[in-house]
Amino acid sequence: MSAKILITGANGQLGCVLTETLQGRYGLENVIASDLREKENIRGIFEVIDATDYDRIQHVVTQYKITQIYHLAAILSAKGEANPLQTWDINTKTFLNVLEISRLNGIEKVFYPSSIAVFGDAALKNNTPNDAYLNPSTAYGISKVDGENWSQYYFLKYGLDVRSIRYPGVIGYQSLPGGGTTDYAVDIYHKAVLKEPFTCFLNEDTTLPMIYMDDVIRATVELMEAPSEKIKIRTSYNIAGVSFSPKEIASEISKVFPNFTIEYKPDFREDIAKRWSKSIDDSQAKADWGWKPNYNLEAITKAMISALNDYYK
Ligand code: AKB
Repeated sequence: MSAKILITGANGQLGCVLTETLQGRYGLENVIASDLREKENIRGIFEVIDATDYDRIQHVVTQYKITQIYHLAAILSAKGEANPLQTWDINTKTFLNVLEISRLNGIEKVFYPSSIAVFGDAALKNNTPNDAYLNPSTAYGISKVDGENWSQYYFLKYGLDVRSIRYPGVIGYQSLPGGGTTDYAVDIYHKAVLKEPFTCFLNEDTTLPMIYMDDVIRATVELMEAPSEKIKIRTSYNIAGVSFSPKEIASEISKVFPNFTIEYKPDFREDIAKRWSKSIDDSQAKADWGWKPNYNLEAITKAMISALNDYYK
């Protein structure tokens, strides 16, 4: 029997690209995209789902005989700070709904996106190891640590095949991020291509781990398609792409647009970013399921500018 995949949060930055990728791999009729609202011009099957609603998820799982769930719905780090208790409530409730429905319906595999937001002051800033002590400073980060532990719990107690990656900031041209601390690294390319000045909400030297969309989608698919015995970590895997500061990305962009200008007006997001890792040790993902990134900052910049030039033509 072929996989029947449900994606929650399918309208988000990663959700739209992952939906198309999975549709390409498993067939349009085998991927059910879902989110709070239906977007215009959606290809394939779409269901409106509020993932805090257990019965609604259960209904869709039964209706389509779902075998895999990718649970992307979440409130991100920066937006989450406006209402921390609501962030905790939504992020944890939606995931527990997915875990419990998966257990009770014999779902074969679940994907849970964690984040570099799980790291705090106690973790090494450079080359942060997979098993670093986790003391996150945001409600989003706390909810992601919680989700990682519940993933492992459902695996150990019920044998549910939950797999997870700690996503760095994701850079892609296909969609806009919303509410994250790493969003500047997407916005900056839009401004550069539009020949507009860019105001950065981080300090010029604040280095963060980032990853290109193609790499992160490939990582997700490779993790989910790896044989189960290769998955040794059931909390979440570190993966690294590239690490850079706003000054470094601006300098790369200036090679293409010499008149590009950037000014720095750090806000509360700087306080979030400075507690996160600067770079990630992903040796465990490399050893266990063969992870390898392809894009460095130069390649990302080339790809982003070329795609956005076409988009704004
Ligand atoms: C955010 O900035 O909140 C996200 C993340 C790193 O999880 N992009």
